[in-house]
Amino acid sequence: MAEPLKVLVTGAAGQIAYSLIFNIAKGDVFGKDQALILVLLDIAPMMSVLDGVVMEIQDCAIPLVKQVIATDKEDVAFQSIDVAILVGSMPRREGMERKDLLQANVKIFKSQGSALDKFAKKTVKVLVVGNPANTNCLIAMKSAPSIPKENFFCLTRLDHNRARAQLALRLGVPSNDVKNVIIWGNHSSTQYPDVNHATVKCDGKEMSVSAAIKDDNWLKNDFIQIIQQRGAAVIKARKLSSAMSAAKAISDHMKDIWFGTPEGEWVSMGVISDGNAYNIPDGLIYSFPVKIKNKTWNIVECLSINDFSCEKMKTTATELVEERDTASEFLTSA
Ligand code: NAX
Repeated sequence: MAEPLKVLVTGAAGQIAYSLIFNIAKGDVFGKDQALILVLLDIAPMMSVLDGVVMEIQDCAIPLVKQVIATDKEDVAFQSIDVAILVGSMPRREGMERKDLLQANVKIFKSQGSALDKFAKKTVKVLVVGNPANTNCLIAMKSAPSIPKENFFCLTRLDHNRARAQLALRLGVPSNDVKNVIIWGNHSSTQYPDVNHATVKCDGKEMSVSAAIKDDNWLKNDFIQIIQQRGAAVIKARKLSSAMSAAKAISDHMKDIWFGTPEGEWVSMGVISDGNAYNIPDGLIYSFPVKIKNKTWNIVECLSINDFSCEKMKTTATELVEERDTASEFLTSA
């Protein structure tokens, strides 16, 4: 069996982590032969809850899990880790301004970025889930200058999976027959779910999604809104935010980093923009279509972009520029 992989999950006493840790522990993410050391970080008041999570991991009796480290100390949590899945963040409370939320999260992700810089392996792969995910990821990346920028990701796979699933439901096909949707931009309600390059297998024949759906009006309006508002719809129904589907999306994202994307397919991931691809401003963590091989991602370039898409991609980029600028002010004062 391979050397144990040291995997950190933050927000480990929370609801996403509760599903995620199980997925990781049973080998769904890093493989059925990959031994694991699970490191669980949460804040001090949650330590007794975390004790319960540790007991349950033990009770699962999963042989891949060689050790579980539960802590509220960043210097312990980030020590020599191979993977960091940063789920914990400051939640938005009633009456809280967006700016206050950003400020609280800049503090958390600056501190965790510095801990990555000091204690993690330089090869560490970092996935930021806690919202505002793109900007939190940017702050962590900026606070960890010794780790390659390419090692930082934010989660937009849940949006990607939602898009795939909605198209599959509409067409009455399995979701894995829908390929190459794209989520552009921010993991927020300005994100742009794009189906212009997506394909679907219908009656054994591969065709474009728009030819299969035959309803451009639905694709340009209802579909986009359903995906942009899906998180809010889940909260309204469940009185809690998406957790099972978020954990599945995190698992899909990390598995693709580890084992690569299937031939001929891409997935959506928030990665650093160098200013070249699709005229997205340099230095944003922006969701692009990416392909992965040997744990290295590349943006799928040269896809044709129509005027409708171009506008939507700009809108979400503008929101990210504003978030970045506000967060940067807080970064210097945090
Ligand atoms: P929960 O409130 O259930 O859990 C969050 C946990 O994080 C809590 O146990 C809390 O004590 C802990 N925490 C807070 N500050 C911390 C810190 N500085 N260090 C370590 N732990 C800390 O939230 P949950 O439903 O698990 O959601 C977690 C985050 O994921 C939220 O920010 C949420 O908005 C975000 N999401 C992001 C998604 C994405 O696609 N990017 C989708 C799902 C989810 O909405």
